[in-house]
Amino acid sequence: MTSRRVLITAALPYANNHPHLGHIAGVYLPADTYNRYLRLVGIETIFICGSDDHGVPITISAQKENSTPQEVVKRYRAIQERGFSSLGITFDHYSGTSTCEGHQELAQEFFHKIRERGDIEEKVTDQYRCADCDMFLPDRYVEGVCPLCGANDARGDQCDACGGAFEQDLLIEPRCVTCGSSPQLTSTRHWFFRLDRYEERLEEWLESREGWRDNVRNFSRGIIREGLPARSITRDLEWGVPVPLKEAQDKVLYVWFDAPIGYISFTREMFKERGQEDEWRSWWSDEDVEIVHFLGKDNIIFHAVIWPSMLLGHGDFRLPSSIPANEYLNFKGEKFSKSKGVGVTAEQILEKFDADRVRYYLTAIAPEGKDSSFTWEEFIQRNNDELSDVVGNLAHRLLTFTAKNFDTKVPAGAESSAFHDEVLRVVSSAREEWSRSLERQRFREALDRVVTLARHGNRIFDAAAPWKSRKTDPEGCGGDLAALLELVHAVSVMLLPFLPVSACKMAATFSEAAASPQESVMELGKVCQLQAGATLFPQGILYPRLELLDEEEESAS
Ligand code: B3M
Ligand code: ZN
Repeated sequence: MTSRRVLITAALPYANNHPHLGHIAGVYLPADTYNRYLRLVGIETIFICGSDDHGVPITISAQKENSTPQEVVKRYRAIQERGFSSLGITFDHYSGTSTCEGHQELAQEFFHKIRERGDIEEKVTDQYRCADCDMFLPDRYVEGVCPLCGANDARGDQCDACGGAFEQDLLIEPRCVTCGSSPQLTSTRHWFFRLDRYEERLEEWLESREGWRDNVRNFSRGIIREGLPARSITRDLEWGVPVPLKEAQDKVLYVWFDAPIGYISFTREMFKERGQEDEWRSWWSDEDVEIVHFLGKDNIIFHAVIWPSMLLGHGDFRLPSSIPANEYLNFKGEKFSKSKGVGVTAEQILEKFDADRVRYYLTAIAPEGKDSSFTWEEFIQRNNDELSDVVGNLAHRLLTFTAKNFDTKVPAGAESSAFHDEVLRVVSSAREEWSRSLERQRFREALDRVVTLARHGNRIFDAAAPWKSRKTDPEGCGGDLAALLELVHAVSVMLLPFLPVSACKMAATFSEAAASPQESVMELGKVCQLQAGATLFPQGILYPRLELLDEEEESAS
């Protein structure tokens, strides 16, 4: 077998908010599911994440709270880590760009290496400066009317309303977000990354990518064709990675320059902590490693255009293999937003429902090809109609029947029957499709395959009606039942990447009858896996029906 290793990253959240379901559905849950799937089928992976600690989003939060960036980062990093782990999103390493050992040095190394190639140039530009606050106003520190669409609250570097990006001196009626006064354009020296020098290589690279989502490929190629302007990668700020030049005292690297480097510095930190100091390098430079970045669509340009240019400019590391970017999950027609109070946080929903129920629904409506919407009614309904009535019901019916008639043991007599062959065929084709969907990072489709398999199982059970043949043909009845138990076993194994706790429980039913899930998964549907005569361990009702609670009902209406 050829070796294959996969390095998975999930976009580094700014350390200034509670993770909400929009983030989870679009980035962290699919990344975790992918990681669990690959491990289940025996592929070596590492799964890296951590907080994005620098930049204006953090300093503004600190200012609002009257505290320091360090304090904000520390508090929110803990909140985010807790949020992820309570949903079973399990990273191998969770670090942060302001505390990771060696992060600053690596970011500075990128700057030097790219500069040595002549791809970073120095320019004097006009930036807004607030006299009252006595500071320059990079990025979100200045707001005004968008020069492109006329929206009222465009930021210094981009407009959320039209998605446009522009230099801040084009903002109309600029105002300082801190004190509201009008800032003055003031000249200051900055360093610009000559992205135009990478256009050709980027085009070629994007051209050669197969199986990528259209949103990522088309969007990036569109921007490159328009021509890439040089982007400033330094800021007049105190909080961040210092620009490693004598003439750039009081300046830091733009947060989007240092943040993706975190993927590498966190990998290095993790292996160092494991006592494998040099191991990180092979993950970032060897050909057998696929580097996969999960992110939301607003981060595409940074990961598919600027980050690859940085990697090419540095020269030692490989480009990403794929960049699964998701669209948005909306809440009542609006984008989830903590600051605007729209949506539900991980913490809030977990007060009432198990993590697997949340994981189920968020995968079932994953915003893969287009935006999707979270509603409380649908959350309850999908869980009830699919997990309770199809999956849970199948397991429950079969195991109750086995308990009553076969002493909770796998009945004998399955191997030779045509019925058994037919069930195995159904399982095997579902397993293949499941795997194909997961390999293509189509989680919604993959999950649907499993539910469809369970639905099929219910139908086969109804048609076989073993409760009728039980008296007349006990052996045939046992054989049919054993075949259907194979199907339930397959469902439990195939659900593992999606629903780690409950599927593991379901799989435990077969702990004596089958090999471990890792050993079973490759063979699902190919052979009889269940040992005749082995005891089964039914786990009770796995997915009791859910009910809408008052509050949700209110917010649902
Ligand atoms: N922190 C943006 C965001 O949270 C940014 C991602 C960085 S990934 C290197 O949307
Ligand atoms: Zn001001």
